[in-house]
Amino acid sequence: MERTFLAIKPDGVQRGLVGDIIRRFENKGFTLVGLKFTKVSRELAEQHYDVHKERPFFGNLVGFITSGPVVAMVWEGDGVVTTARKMIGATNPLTAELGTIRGDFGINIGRNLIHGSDAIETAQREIALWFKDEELVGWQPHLTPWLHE
Ligand code: D4T
Repeated sequence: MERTFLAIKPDGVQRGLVGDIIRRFENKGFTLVGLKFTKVSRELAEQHYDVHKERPFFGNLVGFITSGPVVAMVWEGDGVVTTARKMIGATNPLTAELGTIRGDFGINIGRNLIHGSDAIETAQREIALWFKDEELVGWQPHLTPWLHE
């Protein structure tokens, strides 16, 4: 079953949006299989954003993600990588569509509330970076027959 990695960033936590954001993925029908409330180390932040290490905003990005607690999550379901990205919206909240998390709650690219893996391979890498195998719980929700024919 396909899985993705999502992280509610320090701005989402500080603004009290954790419940609303999690509810969107629950309501959509995806299954939560991992959840961690954590303060990110500089080492983990630099590994997570390794792809951006040459970009001018890298320092700010690492500084921001390590500035307060984040909610790290793994969600499971058919097509969850692509659909979670659609639910999150464009990188810049000002141009993100209304109805998406960033479009509904944000106004600044450096405060865009939530991270979501951009591809299946990225999700696998990020899940392994943030979670140990034993921290992930595979389970079958009772709702399954009402979500899948
Ligand atoms: P993440 O990785 O946080 O889910 O965001 P995106 O996948 O939507 O966007 P990204 O990887 O291009 O950017 C990562 C992160 O860097 C911040 N950022 C980005 C920034 O502060 N200034 C910028 O110019 C860009 C492009 C926002 C998200």
